[in-house]
Amino acid sequence: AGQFNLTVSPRTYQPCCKFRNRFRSVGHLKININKSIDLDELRKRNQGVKKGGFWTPHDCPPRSRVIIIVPHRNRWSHLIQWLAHYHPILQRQKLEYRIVVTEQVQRNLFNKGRLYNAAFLECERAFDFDCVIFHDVDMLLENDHNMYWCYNMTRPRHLSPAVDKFRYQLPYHILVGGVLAMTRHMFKRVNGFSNQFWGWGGEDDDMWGRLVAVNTTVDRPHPTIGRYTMIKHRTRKGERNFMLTYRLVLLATSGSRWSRDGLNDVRDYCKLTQVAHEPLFTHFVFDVGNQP
Ligand code: BGN
Repeated sequence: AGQFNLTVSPRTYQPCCKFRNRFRSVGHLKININKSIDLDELRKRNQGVKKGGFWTPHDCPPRSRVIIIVPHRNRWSHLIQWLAHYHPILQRQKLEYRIVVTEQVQRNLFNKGRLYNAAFLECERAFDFDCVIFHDVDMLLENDHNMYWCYNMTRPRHLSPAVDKFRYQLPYHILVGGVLAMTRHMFKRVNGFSNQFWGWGGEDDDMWGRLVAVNTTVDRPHPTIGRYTMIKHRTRKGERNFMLTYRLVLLATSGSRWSRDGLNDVRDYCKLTQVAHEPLFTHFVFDVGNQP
């Protein structure tokens, strides 16, 4: 257990956690996407959650200390559904967690890599955690036995191999998009995400290249457990097609670029413009710079 610098090593959980969890996780969950959720009601239901979207179990040591980073843009309705869905699950899993929602000032193309990197660095400065989960805002977990933690120091876990949109099958072997968990140590080891992907898609495929470059890959839960419903929305064609060739070239060079492009140069592009400790999440807004 010595090599795991996690809060509680798998062998030393307090029985209370183990016991309680077994009885409180419910397995398969019903997903009601169409219900409109009232924000006040949501706050009332989550009164144990501290300002900034922080929660820690009070009856036993946390199984892991986790930051969940959720980037979004113009998707408040998705975000509210996300919060309503995940707060209870994470509490049942007996994790110490914080929800970090991150947005960009720019109204044009999305740069998810920069948002992830910049949010991670802000979290390192302000909070204590061992494990970070990069989470799409449109992904809702269908089975709460899928644990939101990192139990392997060097092997990240791709938590979302089975998504309804892909008929619950992994569309291709190197996919790590959707929901990805890795230790803080490992995220630094791969120098974070690339800062160079604009628009929809690719930054996750580049992450695979980084993991391979440092001699690791991912593991995944069984597809009966790693199941997700994706909230339906349209990807704007412009986002998908913008500089597609450029992104393909980037992907071909992941292996040689990763050590120069990522956490270590994100500060050249990104500036924090706003921080707010909302009742159910910490909110960061970044100026992510201009696209080429
Ligand atoms: C792929 C995307 C991924 C996305 C998956 C699943 C690209 C590469 C362009 C150069 N990759 O096609 O980012 O997670 O689909 O939706 O677009």
